[in-house]
Amino acid sequence: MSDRTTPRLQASACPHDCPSTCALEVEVLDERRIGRIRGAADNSYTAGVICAKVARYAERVHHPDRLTQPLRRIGPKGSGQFAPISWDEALDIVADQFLEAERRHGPETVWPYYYAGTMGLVQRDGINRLRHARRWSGFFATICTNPAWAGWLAGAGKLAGADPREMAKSDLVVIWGTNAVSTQVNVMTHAVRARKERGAKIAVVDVYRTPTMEQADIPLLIRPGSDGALACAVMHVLFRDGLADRAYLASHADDPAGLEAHLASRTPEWAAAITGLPAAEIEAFARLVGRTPRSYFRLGYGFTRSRNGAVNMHAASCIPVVSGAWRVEGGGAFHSNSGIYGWNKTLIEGLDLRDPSVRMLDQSRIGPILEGDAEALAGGPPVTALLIQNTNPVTIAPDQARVRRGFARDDLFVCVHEQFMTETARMADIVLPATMFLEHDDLYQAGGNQHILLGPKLVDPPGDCRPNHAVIGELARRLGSDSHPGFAMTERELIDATLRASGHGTLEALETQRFLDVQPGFETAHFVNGFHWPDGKFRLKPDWPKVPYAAPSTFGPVEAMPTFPDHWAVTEEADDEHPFRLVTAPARNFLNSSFTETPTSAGRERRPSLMLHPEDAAALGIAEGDRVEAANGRGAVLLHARLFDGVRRGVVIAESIWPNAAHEGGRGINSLTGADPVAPFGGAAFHDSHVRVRKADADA
Ligand SMILES: Nc1nc2c(c(=O)[nH]1)N[C@H]1C(S)=C(S)[C@@H](COP(=O)(O)OP(=O)(O)OC[C@H]3O[C@@H](n4cnc5c(=O)[nH]c(N)nc54)[C@H](O)[C@@H]3O)O[C@H]1N2
Ligand SMILES: Nc1nc2c(c(=O)[nH]1)N[C@H]1C(S)=C(S)[C@@H](COP(=O)(O)OP(=O)(O)OC[C@H]3O[C@@H](n4cnc5c(=O)[nH]c(N)nc54)[C@H](O)[C@@H]3O)O[C@H]1N2
Ligand code: SF4
Ligand SMILES: [Mo]
Repeated sequence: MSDRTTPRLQASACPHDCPSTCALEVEVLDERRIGRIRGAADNSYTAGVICAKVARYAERVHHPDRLTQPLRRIGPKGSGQFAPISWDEALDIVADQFLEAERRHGPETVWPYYYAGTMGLVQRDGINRLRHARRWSGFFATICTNPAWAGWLAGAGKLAGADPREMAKSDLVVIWGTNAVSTQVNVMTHAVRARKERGAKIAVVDVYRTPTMEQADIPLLIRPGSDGALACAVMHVLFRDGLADRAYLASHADDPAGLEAHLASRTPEWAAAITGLPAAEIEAFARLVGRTPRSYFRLGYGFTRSRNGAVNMHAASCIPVVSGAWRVEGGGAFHSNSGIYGWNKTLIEGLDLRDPSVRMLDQSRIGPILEGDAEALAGGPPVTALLIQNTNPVTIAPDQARVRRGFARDDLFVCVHEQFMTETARMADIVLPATMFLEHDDLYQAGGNQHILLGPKLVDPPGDCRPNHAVIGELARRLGSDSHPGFAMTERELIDATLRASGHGTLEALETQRFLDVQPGFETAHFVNGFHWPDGKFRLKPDWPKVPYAAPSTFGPVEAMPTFPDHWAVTEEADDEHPFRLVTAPARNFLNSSFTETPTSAGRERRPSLMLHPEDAAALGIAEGDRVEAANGRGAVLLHARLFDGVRRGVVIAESIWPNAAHEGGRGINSLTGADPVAPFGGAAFHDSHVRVRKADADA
């Protein structure tokens, strides 16, 4: 029997798509209910701190609007008219529809579409086992990480870097293109520790005065898409003023002389014109970097969501190579540790069934794909059936007008497995109710730190919710494709086998320890004996098409990418018709479109807003709170004006991602963003759109 006054504290891991992957302590009140969630104090990265939205997770897990039973559409698509049916009926319909679609167009007509709504390796990636077993179209995940990862890999060759906890031992922490206070709060824990304990300075590079920049000693407010120019000018000063570490460059980089010559014309004045940052500020920052051996560059995702994002990531990652900051503890750079885990996911993903000749479709181009764009379909059949888990493309994918037209197609069968009636679920033919992380077992790895964590089932789900793993197994059985051993195993068996096959111990050991710290030692993490290339040399001059990225092909204008770090002018620039640049940065109280359903998060974000500079607003006759329209060739969106002097003129910010329906007129912010792929391996340029802005008519 549970005791109401003393809840049991149980260990878990945050499943959300956030680099922090916090180790959690959950108050379990009884078999069905939880209380507060806190950060585990004894996890050296989480260090007892988590974000407010997960601390109040009881609001989400016990939300009255959770889906609790399978539903079948009974009205027109998108009408929201559904009737409850049994699991057996629902799964039979889905299996029949997939078989029928396969008979008509071949297996590639079915597209499993999933993302990181849960980051659990079993529940997120298990869908691939069914995909491989059926030879359905492959899902090339591009929406989030590709420009950033490609840019990092271009130089270092491996997705790993200086221990993120080392920030606390740094004398200058450079937080570049991530709004860590809002999107990965633990970065601040370690950065602020350096300031408190060592008097370290914190520099923040962003395009608006975020809560993170408010905490900075050195705010560097630049124009969107201009990070390459800033990085080049910093390195120009390092070479010019004798602050480059020539010995380190000689032993650890491919072409320092070539870079130095190339940078000769990339002066602070040159960069000032591109970034909007005064040359004196660039000089001062560069000299500080040059004189501070323990400079730690924490490079985020945000600044890579531009058409030149991979180039900008690479450019920023070159700075600590030129300054030699990699040499010392508390120096160097970090973007992601996704390359350190060495998982063997054969059982989870059915990789032994994989046929590389099956086509891969680009996640970000779901709009063009569903509209039948031949190039986006990679020359194959139309997509006529979708199986969707852990993602909400009818809100979050770029070029929403096309996405929504695609989902409205009458010849498209859609099954969505969800926790809530999202805008994607609303477009489905069959909706299946999904468990939340506290209701199923899973295994997690942290991108922004170095832990493997267990998230065990702690409470029973409401109603008839089922985990992803169960749904995939049931469908496999109905489709006659369940011979792979992964289908018959429980989540716990898959976790244990995967840990063992990957050299990370056993489930039993992880259960006792709750999380494993697998941080490589200093020599490895700092690439002391060379970066991850045969010759050990960091690539200042990358061979972009050959960057080691598991992509089906290159994407975007790869041939036009600059040879050395540079300002690559391929962003969607402002013009006479579209004088503003729009950035759609994450909102603090949401996680992508998740938490838009919880009362506290939605209440704190209030309503979809457009932040614009008071002088721009005055020139347009716009006052605080006015209804404004932002528009470009892809669409038009209504929001409310918020005057804000923490942006450069000509830049507007819409913190995201509200549902389309939260906007008057029903068109959300991704109506304005483009789905054209970012070079060299795809991705969506969410923070790189030009728009015109006007006061909306009172009666519009
Ligand atoms: N609260 C909250 N947390 C989240 C999320 C969320 O939606 N809300 N999303 C989660 C996900 S999926 C991810 S991938 C991570 C992403 O987390 P981050 O790495 O923080 O990346 P973004 O959140 O995309 O953008 C962060 C910052 O980049 C800035 N930015 C945009 N363009 C530029 C530019 O050209 N140059 C520079 N220097 N800065 C620019 C934005 O203004 C924003 O402040 O966060 C996760 N955490
Ligand atoms: N304008 C703009 N658009 C963006 C971004 C931006 O910065 N600006 N950021 C982009 C980025 S970085 C990302 S990663 C994407 C993310 O976009 P999404 O992947 O769509 O992320 P969420 O919106 O959080 O949606 C995840 C969904 O998964 C569901 N879910 C969670 N756990 C489970 C589970 O165990 N089983 C099942 N079946 N469902 C589950 C949740 O209920 C939720 O509806 O958005 C992108 N879109
Ligand atoms: S900071 Fe990120 S990982 Fe930590 S609890 Fe919040 S959403 Fe989860
Ligand atoms: Mo993301």
